[in-house]
Amino acid sequence: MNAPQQSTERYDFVVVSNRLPVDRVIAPDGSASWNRSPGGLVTALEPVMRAADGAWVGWAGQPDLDLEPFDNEGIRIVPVPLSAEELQRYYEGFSNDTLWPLYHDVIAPPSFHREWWESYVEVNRRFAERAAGIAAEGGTVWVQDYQLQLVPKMVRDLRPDLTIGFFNHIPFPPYGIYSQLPWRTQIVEGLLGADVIGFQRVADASNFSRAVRRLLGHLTRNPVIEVPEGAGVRRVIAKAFPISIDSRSFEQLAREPRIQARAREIREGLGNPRTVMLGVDRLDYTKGIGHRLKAYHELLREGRLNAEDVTLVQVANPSRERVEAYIQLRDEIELTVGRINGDFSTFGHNPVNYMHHGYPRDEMVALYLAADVMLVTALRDGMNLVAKEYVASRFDEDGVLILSEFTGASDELKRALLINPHDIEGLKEAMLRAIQMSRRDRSSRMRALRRRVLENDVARWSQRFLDALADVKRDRHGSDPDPLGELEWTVPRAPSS
Ligand code: GDG
Repeated sequence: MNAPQQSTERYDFVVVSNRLPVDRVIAPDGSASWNRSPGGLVTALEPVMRAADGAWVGWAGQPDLDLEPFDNEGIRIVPVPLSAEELQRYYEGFSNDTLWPLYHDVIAPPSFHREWWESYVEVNRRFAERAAGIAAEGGTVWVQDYQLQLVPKMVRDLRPDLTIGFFNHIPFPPYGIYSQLPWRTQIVEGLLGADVIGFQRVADASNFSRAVRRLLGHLTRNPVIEVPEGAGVRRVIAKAFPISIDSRSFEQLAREPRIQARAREIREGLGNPRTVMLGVDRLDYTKGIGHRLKAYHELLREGRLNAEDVTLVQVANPSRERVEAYIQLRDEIELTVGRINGDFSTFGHNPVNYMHHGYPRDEMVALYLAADVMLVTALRDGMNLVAKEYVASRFDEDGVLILSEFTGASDELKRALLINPHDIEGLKEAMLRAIQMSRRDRSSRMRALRRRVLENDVARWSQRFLDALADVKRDRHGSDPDPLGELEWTVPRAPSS
């Protein structure tokens, strides 16, 4: 299973992520087919993939499945197999129960287990070997996220001719927290195998540079880190590339009459309350769902909100359901929801509508349109795309976004009502302010937010990252022509409507 792929296929542009951008669907007759998952990353990279002869390396989502590479809608898909034990150690263990809590400011205690780490190393090597085995001479490899932090160095060791990028979708913690990790040096060395290391926020990039100085003593001159190599140094760029969404596609969907009709139907279904508040999150302890419920419950108890006038819709998408901390979180949230509804429900009206399941994108956009107030109260979040999706959907320039200052999105969305979710009184004040805000104030804020989100969309994000990689490649090749010309790197943007 670990042997490098002996293949004659070669691709100029290789994306590596834990999950492939396709889901395996089994029909009732037992036949298998593949559905493209609708994430922003795929949307952003698809044109580049097509233009640059691209392949995507990742896990297909089911254990013990060893599949041959195949084509899916113009993208070469290269599956990496994972055993059930690796899934438990590398993914649920080291990725989701060690790195995830550690990188999110230890909101939950991280678990450190040596066998999880060993599995992480082994699986990262398998991904690296697959990528190195299919990249064309002088090609580009772009590695995604915290599950694969050792891959950049592993790929570089195998294929020094490649240009390597890495993007971290979650925060990079301050050194005082990061230094708890028993394998802190190996991870930093793994990342430094890349030419460009992208983070969501400026603060994440500085935290990383500081870890490099403290652990390895390399010189750093923002955004450059000088990594000694042979007799000289290799220059690594570590800086912020805040991710975004396919903003126009959200706006276009929201403008469709059927989606607007559905938004009205949702409000009617909720009993046409004066105010609909909305939370949409993976059910994760980083998202501050408990904090928002607490603030809401107190407002109802204190009589500052009338339960008949308001409904909170909370979509809590099931997530990591086999990890203990998530099992506990679900119990806590559902207990709190039960208490609020027990205290304040009347026949025909519940102050909280709680859904522990996901919805199709159309329904999400209808919900965004139906919501007067959007609650994003994360305790720590790399970016938070939900905040941007809400803004992109509100072509009517209405609705109020309450946004935690501990999200990457708050660096850009300054005209949201910014809150500290730990400050329950402050959160309550923000909820009341949002509910009472004048239409004029709502529109002026939403207009400003929309300008940011429509301008800085996911196409621009990938373009900026790929430009940074192209610069590295150009420096390395001196005056040699770049094998991937600038034209080919241009990410087309959706036309304005
Ligand atoms: C990580 C980082 C960073 C959720 N429920 C449904 C649904 N969703 C979609 C949302 C949004 C996405 O899932 C969640 O993205 P977030 O950014 O909010 O959070 P994470 O999943 O934690 O993502 C985060 C992100 O990576 C990207 O770099 O921003 O900080 O933690 O797009 O809409 N979509 C549908 N139905 C649902 O029920 N269709």
